[in-house]
Amino acid sequence: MGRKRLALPNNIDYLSILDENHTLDSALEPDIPEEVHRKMFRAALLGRRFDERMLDLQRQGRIGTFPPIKGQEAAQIGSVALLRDSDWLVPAFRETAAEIMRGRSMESVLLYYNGYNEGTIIPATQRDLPMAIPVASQTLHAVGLGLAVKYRKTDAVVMTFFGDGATSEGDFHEALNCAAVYQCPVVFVCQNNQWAISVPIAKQTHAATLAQKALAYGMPGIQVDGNDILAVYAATSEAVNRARQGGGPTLIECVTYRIMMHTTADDPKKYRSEEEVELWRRRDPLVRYEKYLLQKSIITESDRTALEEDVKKEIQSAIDTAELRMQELGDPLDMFDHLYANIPPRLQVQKTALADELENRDREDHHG
Ligand SMILES: Cc1ncc(C[n+]2csc(CCOP(=O)(O)OP(=O)(O)O)c2C)c(N)n1
Ligand SMILES: [Mg+2]
Repeated sequence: MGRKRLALPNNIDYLSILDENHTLDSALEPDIPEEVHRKMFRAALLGRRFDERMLDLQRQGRIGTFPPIKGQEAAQIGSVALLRDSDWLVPAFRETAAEIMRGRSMESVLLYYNGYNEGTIIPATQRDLPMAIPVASQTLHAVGLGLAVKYRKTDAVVMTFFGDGATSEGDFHEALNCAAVYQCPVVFVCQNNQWAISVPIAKQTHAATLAQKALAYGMPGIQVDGNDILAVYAATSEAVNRARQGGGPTLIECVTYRIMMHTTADDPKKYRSEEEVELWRRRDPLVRYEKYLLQKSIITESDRTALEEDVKKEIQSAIDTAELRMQELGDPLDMFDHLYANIPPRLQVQKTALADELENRDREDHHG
């Protein structure tokens, strides 16, 4: 009887190893093979440059709407780098760098953002799910995979990504609960980029962290500097090892920032200040990582220059291949097929409107 403080298990740690002033906590520095560092740096650089190039293509009318990832490379690469081919990746829609590191081709990404069904096809050998646009829905798919892994008694791990906005969806809470109850091998990676379109994190939750939501479900949670690839790697490594050894799920909150617009269809100047963006530009995860690698002589200045060239060529070649393929495929009108046996009138209206628009564009192109 009476009232006493319960001694609940788990607290929430915040992990930062290489901070924005380039100060390194060497006691916490993860032991990452040089080979893995070089792979991660290439993937982060490729992710950044491809993102920038896609924005140009979108502005030129050569691809449709897409969600840029700039500023979130460390959160994606530092986590996905821990997965084996036999593990599962369950992305949302802002994980282009992670998906490419897992083996998705840039051609596939370009076809997807031009409306071609072919851009959604995942090779049968690839243990990745397609992008999920309905916010937080993929977290449940990840738990389903986690249950399947347990049932089959393999040591695969499932990693799912979602944003800060997703934590307000019922799906997220059901997923965390179910994963904890059944001790599924799922690593939940939240990319807290501070914004859900125009809704800031302060209007998303009244809690001090998103990581602490793990406690209510009985699983470990940790908040990390999401622009610090070493911290992301270290936290994910713990979570992946725990999941692989039967220790159940973990929630990792990567505190990061969306430097660009939500998608190419909105103007962030309407809802946030330039000063805020500038503050986060100075915390650029790529600059921080590059300086660390140069200081440790894991890469040299000339490696860096060669890599830029190499990545640029790879991106250009992917664009050329994708544009050729799109010509072969013709207009992407079959995006309207295969869902209904008889296309509903409102979709037919959209299909006709798109067909007209594409035809007009082609005519204008021919006239110069
Ligand atoms: C269920 C659902 N509701 C609304 C939307 C429209 N929508 C697309 S992205 C988004 C915000 C997502 O924010 P967050 O989870 O923080 O991810 P971020 O876009 O920042 O990566 C919303 C509301 C949607 N796609 N799905
Ligand atoms: Mg967000």
